[in-house]
Amino acid sequence: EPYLDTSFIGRNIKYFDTIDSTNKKAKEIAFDENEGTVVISEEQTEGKGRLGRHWVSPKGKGIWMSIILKPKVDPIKVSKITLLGAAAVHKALKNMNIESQIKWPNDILIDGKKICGILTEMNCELNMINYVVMGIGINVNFNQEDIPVDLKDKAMSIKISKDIEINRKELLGNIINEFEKLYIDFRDKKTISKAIKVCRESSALIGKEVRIIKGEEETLGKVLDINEEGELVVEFQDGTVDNIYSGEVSVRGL
Ligand code: BT5
Repeated sequence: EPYLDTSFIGRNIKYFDTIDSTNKKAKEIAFDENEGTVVISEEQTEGKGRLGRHWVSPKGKGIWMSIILKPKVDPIKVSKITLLGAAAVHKALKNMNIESQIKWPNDILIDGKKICGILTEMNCELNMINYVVMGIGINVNFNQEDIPVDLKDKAMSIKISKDIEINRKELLGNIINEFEKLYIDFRDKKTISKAIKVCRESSALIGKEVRIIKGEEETLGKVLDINEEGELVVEFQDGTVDNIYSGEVSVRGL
């Protein structure tokens, strides 16, 4: 692992050639493994998005990985880990001279289309976290034909956009290095302000008119900012301003 420069994240890697879902595997082994254990697979046959959606994960073309974390923080703060992940992916790409945008809370875009999604899941009882699994999926070396027809307008890969083959190990090492720094601030110093700064500066949403979708409910508004808590600050059409917690909302362009 020549690209790793961490104290605990990625020091134990469980590598698979094929697997149903790295998040699922990470949840199965989380009780028995140390914080920082990474599950990674060349391919996922049942990759998962939020709300049970499917995540396309072809063999050898992406980074499909999950990190096991055991932060001693209030479970309500766990959704912030997704923002740390997004900031880490953005910074890692930037280190490799690739510009991207963060679409709060869990997507990374290139050319306005999704190249990365993050799925954070938690197991807790009595307000104590047993473990958190943060899964990151990145479309690295997809060719056009690796993108299913129904995703052509919304999915992109680094290779298709930049016309270069990316060294997946280098990108992976970079992401884990960047993530560990942000995670230690969150876990030990209880601050996410560095990650928020990155999410703000590279935001695909700030200043845009959006639809906020929460279950069956859909409201229109304009995104003003991402606040220090990592919430989306939205001005609704009636002029009221509210902070939106990432929970289970989807944000779409008009
Ligand atoms: C996400 O969900 O964006 C979270 C994706 C997390 C995937 C990682 S891979 C490693 C780990 N193990 C897992 O099983 N999962 C995690 P969501 O915001 O719900 O977006 C899902 C939607 O994105 C789908 O309904 C499709 O429309 C679209 N989609 C599916 N596969 C895609 C891909 N490879 N690239 C871009 N968009 C995709």
